[in-house]
Amino acid sequence: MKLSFRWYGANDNIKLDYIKQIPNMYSVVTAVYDIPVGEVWPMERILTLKHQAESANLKMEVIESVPVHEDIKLGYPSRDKYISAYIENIKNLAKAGVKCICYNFMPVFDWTRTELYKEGKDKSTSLAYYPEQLKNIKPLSGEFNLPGWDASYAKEDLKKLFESYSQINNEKLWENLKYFLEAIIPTAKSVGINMAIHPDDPPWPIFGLPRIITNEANLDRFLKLVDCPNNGLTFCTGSLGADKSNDLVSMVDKYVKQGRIHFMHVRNIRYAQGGFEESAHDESAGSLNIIGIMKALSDNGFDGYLRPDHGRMIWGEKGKPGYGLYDRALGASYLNGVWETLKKLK
Ligand code: DNO
Repeated sequence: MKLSFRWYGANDNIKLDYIKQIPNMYSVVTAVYDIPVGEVWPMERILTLKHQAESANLKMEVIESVPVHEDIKLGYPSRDKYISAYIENIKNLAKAGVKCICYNFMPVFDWTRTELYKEGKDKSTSLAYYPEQLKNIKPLSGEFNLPGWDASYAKEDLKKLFESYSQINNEKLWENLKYFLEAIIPTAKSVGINMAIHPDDPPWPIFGLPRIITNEANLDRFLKLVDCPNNGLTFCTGSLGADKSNDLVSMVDKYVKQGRIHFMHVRNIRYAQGGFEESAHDESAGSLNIIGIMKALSDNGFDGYLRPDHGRMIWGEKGKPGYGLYDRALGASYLNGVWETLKKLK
């Protein structure tokens, strides 16, 4: 595995040197955050990020995310213009040495939680999702603001978007995803970029909006839409694991064998109140079979990128919910330990 760590660019108050000091750290996972969705990222902005990473002896081989414009998900005629820009981004990122692009195809909202500062017994705080609380969130009331999201997703006119999506059911969303993939994957292939779709988080419809990247049957369907190794997955254990019927270990085993997992997001969750709370990465801290997942990767010689995912807020750290330094660094070290042990025992 190539260990990596999400870094939010120059505005991130986590220093690159600190990231590099995490044992075995190889690459940052980053993006150009302030260019509106659907536009081409200027080459010099991409190169600035790369040079910053390299000056701390880190690679910049993974981009998370190049966001997909809503018109593409909605299948509007304007999608072709946004797809052309997406293709330019793929080409430019390849020129800068990027190997993997993470993106998602969730209508309107990226990951959704109902609490950002749920206090645990040890007084750490973490992200949580309780279905009962979700019922009380009214996205159109204007009070809805989850600061953990990529800012780029939150800027659009929500009411108009919701109206537009009333015409889009799951099947229509599949069609629009296929159209997008058929347009971009040939370029990704020719420039050596692996596209890695992120599953829907949580993996079920929210606020009446369709969600399709949710379980094994749908991942199988997704991979067949364009059956090419460059059309692959970000396998996010916390997202897929929120649905107890997803057998994560056998899914990882199957998709690594198929060469379709390009990027792993590893984190643990604890099932609670019909939903979940994010826990420390350690297997014993939550409900997921983290060691089994790491073993499936190790047994199959996984050589893609892996990052610790959301951490709790500990030791008084203040920062972007899920994206502090300390608990993600503990998570990385835990995953390193599991990985080294598995290797040694082979
Ligand atoms: C949450 C992240 C997601 C992810 C996007 C990929 O912490 O895993 O926001 O970056 O869904 O496009």
